[in-house]
Amino acid sequence: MPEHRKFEQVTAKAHANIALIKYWGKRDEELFLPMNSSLSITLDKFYTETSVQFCGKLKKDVFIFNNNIADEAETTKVSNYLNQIRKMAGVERYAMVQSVNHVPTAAGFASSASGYAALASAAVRAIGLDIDQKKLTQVARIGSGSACRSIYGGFVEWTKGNLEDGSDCYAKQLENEDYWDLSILAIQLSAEEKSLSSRAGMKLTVDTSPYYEIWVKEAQKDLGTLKDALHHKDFEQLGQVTESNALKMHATTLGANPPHWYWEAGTISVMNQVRKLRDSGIPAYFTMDAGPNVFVLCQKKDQEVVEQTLLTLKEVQKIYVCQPGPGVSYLAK
Ligand code: 2P0
Repeated sequence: MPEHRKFEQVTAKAHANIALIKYWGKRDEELFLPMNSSLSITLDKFYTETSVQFCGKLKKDVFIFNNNIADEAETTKVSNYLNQIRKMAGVERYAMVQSVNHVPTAAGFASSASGYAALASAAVRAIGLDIDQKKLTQVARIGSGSACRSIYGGFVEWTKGNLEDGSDCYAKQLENEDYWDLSILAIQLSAEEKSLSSRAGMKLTVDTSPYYEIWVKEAQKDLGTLKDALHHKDFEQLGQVTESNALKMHATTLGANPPHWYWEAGTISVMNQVRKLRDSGIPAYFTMDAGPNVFVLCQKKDQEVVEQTLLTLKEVQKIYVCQPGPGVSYLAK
């Protein structure tokens, strides 16, 4: 890399995603290699914008998050991640990183997926690495597993691969964001911090849950069923397998030692209400990540009635109505 090369500031925008088939458990924690393949929808409403510039004058990395200088722990995380990108590029300069999260972080929708997808995309381009999209998903993955799926828009599969070096573990787009008019309602229930992070929760489950082995087998089957539903645009099949896969993931945590769960009373209320909607003839299905909030899938034509019905529940604070969103884009300065 010639010394005189100019290092421009690059800004990338990446959207969060919601998994229909969940990533739950790693077989390699350093390379972020998952035990099972997963599948998600990228969400149009939630995104992160991150600017990166590598600068010869800096004595260390500077990380500004939501217009405030980040604390040491957060900055160290970003620095450790950038070290891997610097190593790939053979560049030693430190970086100025500025990130704004358009995800309701304090409301429990905090997503490392959009954060690391935006950081990876901006940093790779700012440092001058010439890599393809597949490789970019792998670079995002080593920041946070689910970030690899946020490189693409629409319906995205993260293939677990089998190799030890992770070279066959990457994300790919199955269908773009215009493929299917689905609505994903993000139901905000709680503004409290998670008691157990996804990273710690999945590790505890892999290490101690007797149900974990079954999870891995079921997730593989569910992925096939979901891809079939996607191919045929069979909403009921898609919804049923999404709901069942989420429940199986959460069941593994109940079997862990010590047992843990992410649900609160409001989580169950929404699940019950979604079932009642189905009993009344409106196909709607739920899924939950490692937190109490619920995501409800429905067809766009039913969105209004599903939203209004769920808003009547006392535990529901707010509903964000999302549609399948785009992949990473780069913003002009
Ligand atoms: C998912 N989750 O597939 C699953 C479902 C939570 C439940 O990916 O350790 O932040 O950074 O790779 O990606 C959240 O875990 O974990 C997650 P790391 P990540 O969306």
